Amino acid sequence: MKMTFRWYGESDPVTLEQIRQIPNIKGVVSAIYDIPVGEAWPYDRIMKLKQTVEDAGLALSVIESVPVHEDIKTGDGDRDRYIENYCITLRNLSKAGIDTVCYNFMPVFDWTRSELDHRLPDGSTALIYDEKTVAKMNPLGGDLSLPGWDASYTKEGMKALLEKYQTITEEDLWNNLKYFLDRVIKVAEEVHVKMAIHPDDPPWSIFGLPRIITKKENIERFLKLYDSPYNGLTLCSGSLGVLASNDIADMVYSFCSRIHFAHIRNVKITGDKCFEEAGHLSSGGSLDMVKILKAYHDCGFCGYIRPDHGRMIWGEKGRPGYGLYDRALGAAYINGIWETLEKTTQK
Ligand code: CS2
Ligand code: MN
Repeated sequence: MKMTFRWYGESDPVTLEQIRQIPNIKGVVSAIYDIPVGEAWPYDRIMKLKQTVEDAGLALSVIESVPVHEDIKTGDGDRDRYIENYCITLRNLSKAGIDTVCYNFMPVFDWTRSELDHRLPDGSTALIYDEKTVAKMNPLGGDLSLPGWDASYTKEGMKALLEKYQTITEEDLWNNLKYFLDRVIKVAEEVHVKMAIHPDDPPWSIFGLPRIITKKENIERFLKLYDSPYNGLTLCSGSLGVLASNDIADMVYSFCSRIHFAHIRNVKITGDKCFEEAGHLSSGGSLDMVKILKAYHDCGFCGYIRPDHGRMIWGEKGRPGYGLYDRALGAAYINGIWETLEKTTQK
C-alpha cells in the first residue's frame, strides 16, 4: 500500500510541511478547488499544484476529486460537453503523471451529516448523522453547508436542480452513470488513469435524492457496467460501514483487484441510520480495523490508502473532518497494523 494524506490546497490550515512529518506519508491527495464543476482542468494549473506539493518533498498521488457535473448525473442539458471536458481533464492529469482519480456520483450533495461538532464524552468533537434531524433539514434553507458540497449554487439554482431530480429514479441514475463510464473509461484506459468511484455517504437516499453506490450488490453492478481495471473503486470503510449489513472486509476480498484507493475510517453506529464518526481504533467504533486491513494485506493491495475523516482533538480548529491531529493518529495506527501484518504473515 502507498500511504497518503488529504490536503485541501493553499487554503488548508494543515500545511504540507506538517503532513510530511507524519511517519510514512509520501504523497498527498488533492484537487484544484477553484475551477467550476464541469470545466476542464488546464495542464498548467495541474502542474502548478504538482510543483507546490513536490517542492514540499511530497508526491501528488491521487486527485480527489474531479467532480461530475449535475447534467451528467441527470442525463440532460449539456452532458456531452461536460463529459468531453472531463476527458480533457483526464488527459491533462495523465500528462502530468497522475494515475488515479477519485470521484463520486452522488446527486447534488456529497457527504452529509446532521452536526459537524458533536461533543464526545472525551471532549473531542466529531461529525455525526442523525436521520431524524436530517429529515427535518431543509436543503434550501441553508441549515447546513458541508465542506464537501459545491457552494456555488444560488437558492434558485438549487431549487431547480432538486426539482429536476424529482423525476429521476435510481434506474435513471444507473443509466446516466453507464453513459458517463462508456465515454470516460475509454479515455482513462487510453491515458492510463485509474478511475475510482467513492461510495455514497451515507449509503442511503437523503432529501429524496437517489443514491446507488451503497452496498455490495450495487458495487458488483457498477463494476460490470464497464468491465475494465480502469473502472474501479475508492473503497471508503466509513461511508459504507454505517450500514451494519455492509461487510467491508468481505468487499475488500471480493473487489480487491478493482480497488485503487482505500479510505480507512471507523464509525460508530448509534441507531437505525444514525452514526458518529469515531477515532480510527477498532474499539472506538463499529468496524474491525484489523480485519479490514488484513483483508487488504491478504490481497496484496498495493494501491493508495489514506486515513479518512478524523475528530477534532487537542483544541484544533479547522475544516470539519479534516484536521491534522486525529487523522495523523489514524495514519500512525494504520501504519502500525500494516507493519504487524507485514512481519507476522508468512509469505
Ligand atoms: C469524503 C468525500 O469520505 C470522504 O472521503 O470526504 O468528500 C469524498 O472526498 C468524495 O465523496 C469523493 O468524491
Ligand atoms: Mn471517504
